[in-house]
Amino acid sequence: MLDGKKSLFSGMQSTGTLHLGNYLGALKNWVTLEDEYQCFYCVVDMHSITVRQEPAELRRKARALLTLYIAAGLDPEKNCLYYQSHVPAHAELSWILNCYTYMGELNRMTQFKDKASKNEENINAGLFTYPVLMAADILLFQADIVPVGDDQKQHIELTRDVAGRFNSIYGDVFTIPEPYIKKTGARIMSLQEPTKKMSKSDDNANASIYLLDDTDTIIRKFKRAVTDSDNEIRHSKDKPGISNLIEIYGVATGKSIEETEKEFEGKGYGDFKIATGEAVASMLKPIQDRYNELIKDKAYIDSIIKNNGEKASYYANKTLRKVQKKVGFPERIR
Ligand code: AQP
Repeated sequence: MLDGKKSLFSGMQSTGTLHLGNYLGALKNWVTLEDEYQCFYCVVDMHSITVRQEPAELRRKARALLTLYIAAGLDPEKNCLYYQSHVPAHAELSWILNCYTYMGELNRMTQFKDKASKNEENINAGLFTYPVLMAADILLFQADIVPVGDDQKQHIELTRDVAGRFNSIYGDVFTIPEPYIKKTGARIMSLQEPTKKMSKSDDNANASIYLLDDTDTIIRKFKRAVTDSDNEIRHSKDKPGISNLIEIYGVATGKSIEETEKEFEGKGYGDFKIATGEAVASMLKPIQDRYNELIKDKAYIDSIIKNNGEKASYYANKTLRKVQKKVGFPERIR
């Protein structure tokens, strides 16, 4: 809760081009929340360096990501869109929370295990304490909800535990956040390995639909999507490939699983894959057009980065000062 209004925080890493999972699992839902909540959406560039990045590319991707937030429909007058690295309070609160988080808790995080296994040459401390920085991100803004995909549930549980621990020592300092995860689109799977989630860091470009892919590319990737061999369009645990496509088609068209199964009864996978590709391409087209306009408007994007960074700092510092006082840091002399 901030200034008497419920608040929320979420963010994305500027590590690659956003894919359909990022959009359907998170960004698409964000756009519906701006009237009910005070919204903070961050480009989490500090999280991004837990894996090695090329500096110029990271800067370019951060700007592209913030622009994509707006292109996808987030109004920068109503939603605070900013860079994490422009608000030092994230790092400062993260340090304090490190001292209230147990190694055992961090050892259980499945994202750490997964990313560590993919980056064996660089299992750095930042990768390990990533969930603590994420807890700081959320708690700085006294977020009531955190709209994310299903894969982030465990990190939000940890945030709740750390916030609860802190509150039990020092009184009601932090709002305890709830995950906000929609049923549909919460876990979009890879088009090539449908038992794995669609992921920015997947080396196989055919496994993911990127938000800026053109129509032909999108349809081609769907045509190549891995499915089973029985050719029946039915949602079922033992048919992960086709079930994933049914879910994607459903979110892109607003149709339920049953409606989709009925619509394609007696039709083959080929027709269904093309229909899914077309539905996704027309869902993404307006976002792409808006993005291509906005990215050219340097002055406009710069003004959002500056103004929203200042607004985020204002709220973040309010929480940080309270926390610093609670833990016993000396008062600042003015
Ligand atoms: N496949 C997915 N289905 C639904 N939601 C997803 N999210 C990510 N993948 C899927 C959600 O997107 C938001 C931003 O995620 P992030 O930038 O923090 O990246 P991530 O969760 O680490 O996932 P990525 O995009 O696949 O990156 P890599 O490859 O680096 O792990 C989050 O709300 C997330 O839940």
